[in-house]
Amino acid sequence: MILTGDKEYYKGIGAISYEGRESDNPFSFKYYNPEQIVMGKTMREHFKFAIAYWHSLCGQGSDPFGPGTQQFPWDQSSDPIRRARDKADAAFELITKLGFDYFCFHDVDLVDEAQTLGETEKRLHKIASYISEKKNESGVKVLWGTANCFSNPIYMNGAATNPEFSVVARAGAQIKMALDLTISLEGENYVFWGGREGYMSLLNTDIGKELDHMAQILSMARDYARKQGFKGTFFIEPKPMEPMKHQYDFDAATAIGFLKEYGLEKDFKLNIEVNHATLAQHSFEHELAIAANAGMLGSIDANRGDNQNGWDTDQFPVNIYEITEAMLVLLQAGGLKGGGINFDAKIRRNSTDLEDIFHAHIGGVDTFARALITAEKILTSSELISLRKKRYSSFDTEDGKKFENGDMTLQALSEIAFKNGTLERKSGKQELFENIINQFI
Ligand code: XUL
Ligand code: CO
Repeated sequence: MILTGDKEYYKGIGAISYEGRESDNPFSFKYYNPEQIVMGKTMREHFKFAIAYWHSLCGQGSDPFGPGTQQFPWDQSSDPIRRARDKADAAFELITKLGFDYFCFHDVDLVDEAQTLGETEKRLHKIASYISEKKNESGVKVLWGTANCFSNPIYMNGAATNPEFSVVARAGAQIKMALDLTISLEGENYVFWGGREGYMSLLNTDIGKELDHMAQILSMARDYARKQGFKGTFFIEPKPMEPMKHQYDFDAATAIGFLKEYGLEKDFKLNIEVNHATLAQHSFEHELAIAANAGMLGSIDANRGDNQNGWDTDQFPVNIYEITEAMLVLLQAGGLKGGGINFDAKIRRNSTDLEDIFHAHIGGVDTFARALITAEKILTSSELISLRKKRYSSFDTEDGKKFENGDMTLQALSEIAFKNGTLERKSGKQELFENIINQFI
């Protein structure tokens, strides 16, 4: 069901549906067939695709060298509430035309921040009731909400980790409002991305205090939201740098260690973003695997970086090989814990037609769908898993088992090595493994 407001923004575009790979219609899915079953679940259930309100409805394409190139027709009114409603109309039109079930937002994506916290809270109430109606009418849901505690210049020295208590209190107030907002919109999860939680110079920074303060805010936020009846999961979204030189949630392993150190691992999981993995010098699938191994693979921010530069380009995903490797991890992990696939991605600055956002999402969705289908085939009809298992089969034997179970001393381990004498080499067969992916794409 397509939901438009008083005005249709994306004129000439109807509901995007599955037409298969033979279709030449650019406004159709070639691989994403929402009701198709893959490994026992529909694609719709596997993915829970979401649009990112900030990129698709707010970001006008500015960069450090020039202003935005978009002139969104929903961003014209001088009245902030009118503007926010027009934007919500456009958002729901986009979501329902794409056939998505979800969106994700920051507090200030929905309506511009006002001069005071009190005035901002009033605006948020107004827009929340408008969006609630649109949610009810369309059946569209909130995958997660979050607070933008990084754009306002007051957060230049950090939000939860600011050295000044009054700024920490302000961040707390903003997070409380964003939690209230997310709960009122029946958000399924809540995200923390610590864009300003880090530092530029160690000389003026007390790392110990800042980490303690960050954990303190997370605990307070969890306690508050639970008290309000929020049953969803909290996600930390790791990123190593940008805007700060050193960010505390560097990568999945760092965030898991942090959550465990502060006793937050029961309520928090991870939201893994492709381009953040790249910036941490990891692959996307590495970050997914580390999160999954800890039982903390919560959600995904889908995009891609650029191999030739080192910043967060947030491009829409197109790389089937990369996403197939990711889907192998996802399927073996048994899916995401509570989250979905949020397109935290933006069209390029020179993509200025309103329809371009459709091409971008269709491409991203089909990349994930094709990769999921490929990953299923690899898992069910290839040798990949058995070959990998075979590499570790020496731990299925008596001594290997004993070692794994912790029933062996270093002395006993050493005696086995002495008895074995010269060892044969065993190939890792990486190229053979790599070819299996290509064979099934
Ligand atoms: C920034 C980023 C954010 C978070 C939400 O790199 O990914 O948009 O996803 O604050
Ligand atoms: Co993100």
